Amino acid sequence: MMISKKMQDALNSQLNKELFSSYLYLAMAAYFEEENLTGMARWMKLQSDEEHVHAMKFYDFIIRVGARVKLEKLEKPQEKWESPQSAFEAALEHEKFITKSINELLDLAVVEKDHATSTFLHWFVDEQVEEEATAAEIVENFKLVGESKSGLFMLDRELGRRGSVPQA
Ligand code: OFO
Repeated sequence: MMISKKMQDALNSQLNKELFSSYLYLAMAAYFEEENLTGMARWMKLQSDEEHVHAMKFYDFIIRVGARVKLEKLEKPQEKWESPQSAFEAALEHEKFITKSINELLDLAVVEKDHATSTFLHWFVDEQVEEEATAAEIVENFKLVGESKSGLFMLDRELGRRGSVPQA
């Protein structure tokens, strides 16, 4: 294989994290369904799909470089959040964690002079900037809405307009 054993393990671990992201956002979607916030539920379901696309990019890359995909157990995601706002705050925190993880992977690729993996990871570096900015913007919108029921209703409608996820 073109990559080291250490890199293979790190890429498989990131594959697991992306699958967990998909699982976590699906749990958030189900929470929003329960709260009758169908626009937010739709947004989260699409986010879950997008994470699955991210996971598959790792899957395909691992195979392309002649390494072995190893699927591990998925952590059980949280089921409930204190409020819709806190679910989106948790999503933002999760994205920061994923950004850190992508950066560490890239650090490893640089140390190993693994140019193929470095180049592959650059797409994710850009993507994480987007992911964090989007989640941060939604959290800011919640802050503007505050306790207003009609504001929450409008935000739900707005988030429900999200377009579907382009496939990789
Ligand atoms: Fe895969 O970007 Fe979010 O987690």
